[in-house]
Amino acid sequence: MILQIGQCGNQVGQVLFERLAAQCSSSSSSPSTLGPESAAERDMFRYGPDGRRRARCLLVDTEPKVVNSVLAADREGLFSRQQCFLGQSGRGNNWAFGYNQLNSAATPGSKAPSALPRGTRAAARPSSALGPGWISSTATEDPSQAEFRILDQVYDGIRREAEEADSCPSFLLIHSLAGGSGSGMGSRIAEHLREAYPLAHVAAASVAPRAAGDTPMQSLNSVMSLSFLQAYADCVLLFSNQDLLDACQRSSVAALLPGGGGGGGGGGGGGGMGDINRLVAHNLAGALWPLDAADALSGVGRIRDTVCTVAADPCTKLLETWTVHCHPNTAVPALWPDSLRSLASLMPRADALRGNAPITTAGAAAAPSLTAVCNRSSVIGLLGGTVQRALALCDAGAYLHWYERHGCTGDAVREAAHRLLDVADCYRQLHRVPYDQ
Ligand SMILES: Nc1nc2c(ncn2[C@@H]2O[C@H](COP(=O)(O)OP(=O)(O)O)[C@@H](O)[C@H]2O)c(=O)[nH]1
Ligand SMILES: [Mg+2]
Repeated sequence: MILQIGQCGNQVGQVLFERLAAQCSSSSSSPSTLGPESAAERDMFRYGPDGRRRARCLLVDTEPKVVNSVLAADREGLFSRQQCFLGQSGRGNNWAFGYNQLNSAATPGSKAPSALPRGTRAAARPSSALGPGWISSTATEDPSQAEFRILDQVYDGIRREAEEADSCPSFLLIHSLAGGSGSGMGSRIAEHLREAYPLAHVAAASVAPRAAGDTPMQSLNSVMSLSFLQAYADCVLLFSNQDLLDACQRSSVAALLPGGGGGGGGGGGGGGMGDINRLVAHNLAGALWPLDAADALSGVGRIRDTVCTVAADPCTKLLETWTVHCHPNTAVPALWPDSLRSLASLMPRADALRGNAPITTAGAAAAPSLTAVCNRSSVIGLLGGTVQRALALCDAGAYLHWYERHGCTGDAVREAAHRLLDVADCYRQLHRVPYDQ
């Protein structure tokens, strides 16, 4: 089940589902892949009484604008109003506001943050004090403001959707780290999923901002959000808007994507953001949605598979995902399947059933492409830079009053920052990267 949260989450999710729906439509006529009733498709869509495909997802935001545009552009009817959970006022690109749903420091019962989530899943799961003491929604919510009861509605929606799933659901949150809704509410929802569905796998597709700065509090928001994902998600497919933009500009990647070339295709409007979102959606489709018969029948979802194979060590669960293409003009397409097979044979999988056979996924089938998901050392730079900028803001006292208004102190940010530096150290050790790099 996908949870699209905030502007970025909903815009990326829109492109992803359009992409998957197109892929399912084209594959259902192909004898080599499963038809519309395949387990893979049931994972992403269900059929309404009118026989139309509906995306298995929730569209969550604290203001209606973005989701309304997603619905307006949804010609296929993939999303319905019943799946949308919207507030009215936004969360001001402020993690603490999005997380705490708390409108003012003066709200009775609000508490200052004292601690951050436990770093390990084992420690977090059985505890009744799952999160920091200051998180309790009952303690901080102002009952007179229906606006801030959106979380309860979202939890209800998740439960209803989960009850319709064939098996224990896997969750994928799609959101940005830099804003307020996807970042703050996303943290809160990840925490809820871990508590309410202890057997489910919780994954996140998280978009980091460009270093140059999209919003003034982006590094503070990113630090808080990443530390919560580290505590409550099983794996995080980490994307960076800077890297995505570079990839779109450096090569002709965008032109190769389905629906690509020219920046259209919805989700973030045209131009650069449209291409970036198509690239994220293409990576997600390639990594997570198998259309291969054996894969679908095995019932092993790719999220679970990714957690077990790439993120088995909870210290290094921040993952990087890239897709390479067979360019139609420069490569010989006939050689591509052989190349994939030999590459796969070089990357052994601990999977006795499938051996080293390549896995055909939505992304790979749409255009000859290969997706790699790995816990590479590149995350060290992203974590280091984000933490450094966040700590500089803390030292300068900048913007912290905006956090304090919503029940989060500078100490909580510092603690989160140091937890992320510990994560970076784990990657250093794994990849033997010296400390001066
Ligand atoms: N890749 C991508 N990034 C986006 C998109 N929309 C916003 N962002 C980035 O997300 C950050 C702001 O978060 P946003 O999702 O707008 O905030 P929220 O609505 O409060 O969750 C900034 O770094 C933006 O550059 C999008 O459609 N695609
Ligand atoms: Mg927003």
